[in-house]
Amino acid sequence: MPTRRQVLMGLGAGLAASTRAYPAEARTMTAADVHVAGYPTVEAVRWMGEQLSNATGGELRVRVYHSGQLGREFDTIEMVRFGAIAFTRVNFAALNNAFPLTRVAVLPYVFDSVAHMRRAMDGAPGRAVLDGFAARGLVGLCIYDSGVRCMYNVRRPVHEPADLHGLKVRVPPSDIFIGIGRALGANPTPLSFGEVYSSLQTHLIDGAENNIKSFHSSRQFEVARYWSETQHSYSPEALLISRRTFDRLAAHEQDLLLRFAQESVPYMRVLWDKAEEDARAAVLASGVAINDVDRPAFAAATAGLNARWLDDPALRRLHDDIRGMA
Ligand code: GTR
Repeated sequence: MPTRRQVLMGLGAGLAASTRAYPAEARTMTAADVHVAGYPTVEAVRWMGEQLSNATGGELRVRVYHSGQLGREFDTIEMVRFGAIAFTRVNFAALNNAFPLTRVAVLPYVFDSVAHMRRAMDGAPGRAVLDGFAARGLVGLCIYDSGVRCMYNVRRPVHEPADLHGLKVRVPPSDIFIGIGRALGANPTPLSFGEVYSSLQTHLIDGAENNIKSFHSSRQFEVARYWSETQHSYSPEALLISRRTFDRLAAHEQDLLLRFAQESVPYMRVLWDKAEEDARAAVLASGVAINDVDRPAFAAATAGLNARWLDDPALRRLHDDIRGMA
């Protein structure tokens, strides 16, 4: 396992390694991500690909198409299911409607902290979610951090849910996130990630919600100048491979892939912790106003929504397991 220093130093070295010659029989697998190059999820999947290439003498490679070059998260999930591309890295929010077990981890205030989220996603609850992807042509490889999502907007600081009244807030296309927006009294507008910046600029929406790294790397902070620490969802990220691609790999290649995907999680977390810290500093330095909120009021406003989604016994069990690890 690389140390924190090796991870942070290794980003440059990875670029050099990827230009070396490969054997003619090399198989290149395509991976999609909506984030820009340098974003921790993009770099973690690249790192996984490098390990795979090194371990197979360059026979098996991964090429990451970042910045949404291959389309919206919804589209890439379908492409992976049908084997048009090998991997996609998407947020749980994009999986909520089709994969019920991804719902619990995005519900408001289910996790108490990053440490709690990591414990649960590294443990049996995370395993159960990953196993759930098998039902629809996918293999769940690993779960990455996504920080904690907060509300931000172009108009005013939000201290309590009433401050969101009348604001058009972009949410990911997930029934749960639409429900969160409604429960908080906002006017939720589902849009894909790539549309958010221009929608803020043209006033199609007044705000959105995300983690601070995405707020910064997507440059939305240039337009939305009020960030409010609602911390309403830890909605993690999933790395998925097509069942078709996976089944075509030799058994030893499958083992290597599963192993390097697992090892890319701590690698990603080192990058993530630094990325979050840097993003917060940059956003503050640019003059964005960051304020704390009455979090119990946000939790109270969304409690009914959680109760409705947890009506399903399987989701209730997963929820109770996660809460048991708080
Ligand atoms: C980010 C996540 C992306 C995307 C985005 C969104 O936090 O990393 O995969 O889902 O949120 O809100 O669409």
